[in-house]
Amino acid sequence: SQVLTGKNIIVMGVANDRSIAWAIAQSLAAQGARLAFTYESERVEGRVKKLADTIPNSIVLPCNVTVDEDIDALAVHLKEEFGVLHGIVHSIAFANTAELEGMYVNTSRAGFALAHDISAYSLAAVAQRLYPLMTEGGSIMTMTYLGAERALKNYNVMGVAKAALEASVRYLANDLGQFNIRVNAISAGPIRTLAAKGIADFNSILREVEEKAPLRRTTEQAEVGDTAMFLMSPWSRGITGEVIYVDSGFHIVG
Ligand code: 0WD
Repeated sequence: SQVLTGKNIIVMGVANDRSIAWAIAQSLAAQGARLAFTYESERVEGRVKKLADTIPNSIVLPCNVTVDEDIDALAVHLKEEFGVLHGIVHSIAFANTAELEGMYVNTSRAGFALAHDISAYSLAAVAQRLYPLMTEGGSIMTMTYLGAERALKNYNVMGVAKAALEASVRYLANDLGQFNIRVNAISAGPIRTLAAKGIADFNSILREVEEKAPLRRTTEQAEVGDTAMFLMSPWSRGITGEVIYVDSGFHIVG
């Protein structure tokens, strides 16, 4: 039997078939969830629709998370299509590539604001408008990285934004627990995706994981997908406000 049969889940942040959000969608669909995908702009619309076509019963809606009206419209459309919402997968981040190398001390005011708006505030903006649809309880999850707690080379302003995102997870969890809505994050090891392309010298980061992580291998999208599936399911019903590492154990070694 399938653990997510009858559950309606929105998946935000599919850009292409390497996106972590896409692997999460596969794991959720395999357990019977009904999915709604969102796309940021026309730039990715075609790709997302083509991917969504391979998942029966799924729908696709536009939503640029920097635009409040987009998120308002998303809430209206989801209510029409789904009625009740059970899960939110937030797998979205952005920073200017110029600020993902060199010294963090050079971060611009505009670059700092942009990274925090898209990568951290958007979780609260989406949760704010969609939690009222979670009338049967629910699960919200986002994606974070070790750079939130350690000063990692080149991660810079994105690390600061991820720290804000992780704190946001705890505050949202505390707010929404009374409605039986859980909020958690997955801290994934480095994975070669479109977003990773923006980070300077990503290859050496992957090599370090292969050498030092307890499992001696890098993280695969599907490993994150299956943990996300667990977080969306009742199997994780006692877990909220938490950051779960799916990183071959890298963060525990010195
Ligand atoms: O190593 C990695 N790849 C890790 C990624 C390790 C740990 C965490 N993460 C995080 C990322 O920071 C992000 O939060 O996982 C999440 C998903 O990232 P991804 O799957 O690695 O990257 P990608 O496939 O590029 O998906 C991120 C997407 C954007 O893609 P592009 O590359 O086109 O910017 O986030 C979406 C967009 O689809 N996105 C937006 N969606 C709505 N509104 C916006 C926006 N304004 N901006 C970006």
